[in-house]
Amino acid sequence: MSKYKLTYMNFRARAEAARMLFFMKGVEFEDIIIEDGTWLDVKHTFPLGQIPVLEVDDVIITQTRPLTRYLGREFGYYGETNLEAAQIDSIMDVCDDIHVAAQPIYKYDGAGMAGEFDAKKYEVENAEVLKEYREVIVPGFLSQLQTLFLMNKNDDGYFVGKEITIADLYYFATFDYVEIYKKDMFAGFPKMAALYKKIMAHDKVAEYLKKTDYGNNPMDQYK
Ligand SMILES: N[C@@H](CCC(=O)N[C@@H](CS)C(=O)NCC(=O)O)C(=O)O
Repeated sequence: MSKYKLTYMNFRARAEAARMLFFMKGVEFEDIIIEDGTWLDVKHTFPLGQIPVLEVDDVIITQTRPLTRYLGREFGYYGETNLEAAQIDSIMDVCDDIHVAAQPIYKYDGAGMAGEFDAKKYEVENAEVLKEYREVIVPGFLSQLQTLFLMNKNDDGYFVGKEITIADLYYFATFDYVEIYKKDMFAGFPKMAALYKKIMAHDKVAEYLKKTDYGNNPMDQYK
């Protein structure tokens, strides 16, 4: 059995699908949390100066989607066929576009991870960018995700197929983060809301959510 170490921060966002996969498969891993205010001291120790990072024995995997896909493939959550894996990839890539499009918002990371984040000041200073994110960017990507969901003709199932996959976990983790900025995130997208609820109600996911409370996200002040 390989030895796994996953490094990220004390909230869900990018590393969460990987953490969920370990839990769902019942595989032990070292969950390394970068504490608030310490990021700039350790940034240089990561190959790309970014997290999450997954170590599998002595191999380091950088970038969220590759490490999530690696675990999905290892643990059996990456579809039944190569074609399903490609459909899963499309969904994960749209979710990642949401993270990338929010990069002007994520600039809080540097300050937040260095322990200097002031949410109220941030909300005032970034009112325009936050408004665009809430009113244009999120609905635009939800519309893309809904198109993919409908194309898969799987209305009563998950994103792809009848079983939960990394597409669902990544979707959950992405929108859990979006929710920090946008309360009514599924307005106008009832099917996407229903899918989100279905994922959260999956027995292993529900069990996982009960036991995880990061409780220390500076952006919680928006909730
Ligand atoms: N493309 C990378 C982006 C990773 C990324 O931007 N991570 C953020 C945290 S969510 C980070 O490390 N920010 C700190 C920094 O860049 O100094 C991925 O998908 O993993």
